[in-house]
Amino acid sequence: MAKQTSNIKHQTSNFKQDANGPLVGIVMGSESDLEIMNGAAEMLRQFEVEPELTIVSAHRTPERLREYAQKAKERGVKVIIAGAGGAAHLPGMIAANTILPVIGVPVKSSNSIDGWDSMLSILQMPYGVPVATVALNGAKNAGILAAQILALHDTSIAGKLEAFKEYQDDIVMESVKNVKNLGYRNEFD
Ligand code: RP5
Repeated sequence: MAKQTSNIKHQTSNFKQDANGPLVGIVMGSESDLEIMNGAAEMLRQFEVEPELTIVSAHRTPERLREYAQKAKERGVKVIIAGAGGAAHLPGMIAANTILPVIGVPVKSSNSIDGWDSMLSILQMPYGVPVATVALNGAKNAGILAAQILALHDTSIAGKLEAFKEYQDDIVMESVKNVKNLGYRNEFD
């Protein structure tokens, strides 16, 4: 069987690994999720957090899932980002096996019915086992949210998040100027 490979350019980061191991664990159900889930890793690197990233399949490797979730906290991981498509049980089952916060990323995969299946599987968790679900394919937001959680106890990450907010403001204000220059009426600015 042909092995799936991804065309993603894998950045090697200059960021020094935390001596105590990665603070964020990114897991996904299949290598086919990597194109989307790489967005979470890229985002975290912007805040100088180097996450670990691997494949953990709820259905194909249930024992690996259990071990990953159960060992994450003692390995120093603070937040887990889990992404999957289709019948996406990975984020929920990770959350079932750890007290760490879990951010779920519904992936619109090749076996997905327009993404609704993975979205609802991840979103509709029962009472007692929360998964913070981001938008369909919203891995970048998952990365930002993980950084925000870490920033509660890390002033350096908090500073980078503040700068990121300002940058977004600058980008929008640039657009405001562009649209105004096109001749549209704007008496607000
Ligand atoms: C899910 O099924 C994976 O997370 C992936 O999104 C989807 C398809 O997996 P592959 O058949 O591409 O490995 O479990």
